[in-house]
Amino acid sequence: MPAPAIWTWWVKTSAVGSRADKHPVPANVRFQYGTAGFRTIASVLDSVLFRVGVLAALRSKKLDGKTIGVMVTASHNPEQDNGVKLVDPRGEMLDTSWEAHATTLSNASTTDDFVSELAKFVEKLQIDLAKPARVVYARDTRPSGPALVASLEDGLRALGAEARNAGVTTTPVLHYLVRAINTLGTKDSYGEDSEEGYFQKLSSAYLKLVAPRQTPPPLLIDCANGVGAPIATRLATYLGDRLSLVLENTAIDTPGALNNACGADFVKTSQKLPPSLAGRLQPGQRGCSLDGDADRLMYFYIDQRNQFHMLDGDKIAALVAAFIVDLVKTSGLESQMKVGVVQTAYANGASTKYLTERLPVKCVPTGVKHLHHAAESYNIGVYFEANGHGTVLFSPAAQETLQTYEPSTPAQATALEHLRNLNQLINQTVGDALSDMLLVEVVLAHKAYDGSDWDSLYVDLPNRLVKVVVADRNQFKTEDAERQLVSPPGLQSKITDLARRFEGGRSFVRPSGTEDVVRVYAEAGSKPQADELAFRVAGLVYDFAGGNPTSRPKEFI
Ligand code: 16G
Ligand code: MG
Repeated sequence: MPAPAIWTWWVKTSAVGSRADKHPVPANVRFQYGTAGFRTIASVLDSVLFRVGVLAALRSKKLDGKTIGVMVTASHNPEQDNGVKLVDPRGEMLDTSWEAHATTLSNASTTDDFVSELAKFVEKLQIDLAKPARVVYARDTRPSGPALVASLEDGLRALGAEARNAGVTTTPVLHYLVRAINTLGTKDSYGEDSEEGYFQKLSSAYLKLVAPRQTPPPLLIDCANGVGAPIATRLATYLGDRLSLVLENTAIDTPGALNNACGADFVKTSQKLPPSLAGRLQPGQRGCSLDGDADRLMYFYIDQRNQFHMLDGDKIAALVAAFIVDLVKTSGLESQMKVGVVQTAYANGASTKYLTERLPVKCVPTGVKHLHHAAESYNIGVYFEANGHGTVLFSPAAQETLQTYEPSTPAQATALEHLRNLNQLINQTVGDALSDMLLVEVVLAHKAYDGSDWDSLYVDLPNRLVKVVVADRNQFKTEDAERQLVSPPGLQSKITDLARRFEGGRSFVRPSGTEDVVRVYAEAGSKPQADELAFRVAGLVYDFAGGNPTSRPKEFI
């Protein structure tokens, strides 16, 4: 269907067409707005950033001039990658219905195609171009960031958007800013719309929560040589001597250092201490790793025998959910506040068992937007992915109750005050490694736990994650929150049969949303068994995906 002439005319006569010419689409690349936005090798992203600038401005116009966020980051990916994602006015991920629009616009191969797609899009969504557009944007520390931000700015300029540059900061700070800007001066005000406002909000809640507690020993933070380093440095000044932070892996200007053998993803996937921390983390001391944009958190410690122990997103969920449930009970709010937990299929079976014995637990597909959405159905919804991304959401009704509830005993009053402060401490827009870290520190201080007390809440089932490279990962389709494969036909029953033969065996297969691979997860009663189950399922995946038996990887027994 040809685009309506009026829109084509508008787009052409505005600056869009001529500016788009300066950002040609590379040949033979197909872009996709996936779970975490666009993410790929930075050198092909120029046109995508320009078009995302245009799209962000249109999203703002569509939402009556509300401020939209744009974050330029590739999170835990290697340094040569970059990416971009949009943030909706409440600081949450872009509405999923716009993901497909983002993909279509990014793949229009010429300026004419782009202009024509844009015209169709504006018409279809009835976007009033006379409305104002407001966008706030930031980037992480990647060397490719400044050039990509310049392309983004060109897209914003093309639509005459009012743009605010939040500089180099973490993904969660950008999400915070979006919500703060859009709620400024309203009864839902989220805080001052600045980095200072963010630090003030978090640190003052933290200081109140730990006021009567002992100051813990220093906490070591692996900053993944990323943007968490400068932001944690500033946070430390607000915490003073109530929490001393020892920052490691802060080399943001060293080429190739970002996420390299360090950071939350390294810790989770290798289940090891980053080699750079050997000798830096003392036995018994608490340590944690951020990822490259500081929205994931992994805790760990080494014991007196120098054994490494990882405390992942599941352990964080267990610690935090149990603490909140206790506070809700003690405050006398149990009948009014339903607390629940959301996990994915990657949650360790032992964590699910521990949590299910204490409160309602839901399982949803991988990706923050699914968890976030499901957590909104509780009054207090705790969600964490095993990889360390997560937060706690207080529903509007719960926030109202916290404000108006009249406690009848001093114990109830104290618990209520703690819940109010947690509501301030937790960045509820998205998982935030630094906010989550303060949350964990609060619970540890209240419980007088060290790493090993926390670790002993439950014992992880041995597990293994393996990736399989296949010709076409799109042939893998799942249901039941990714726990069952429906395609390729016949594969699921083979996986189920195999898993049954292992004590405590559980395995599932899903296509990755961020890499061109299929992921296999397996759990079993012992580590060798978990490894064997994972590799045998990987072998099945390889065969069903049309792999050549002679080139089957040898570990896929
Ligand atoms: C992205 C998701 C994360 C998910 C991961 C899975 C967001 C902001 N991030 O990093 O939630 O766990 O992808 O990756 O949604 P995979 O699909 O490659 O396994
Ligand atoms: Mg991240």
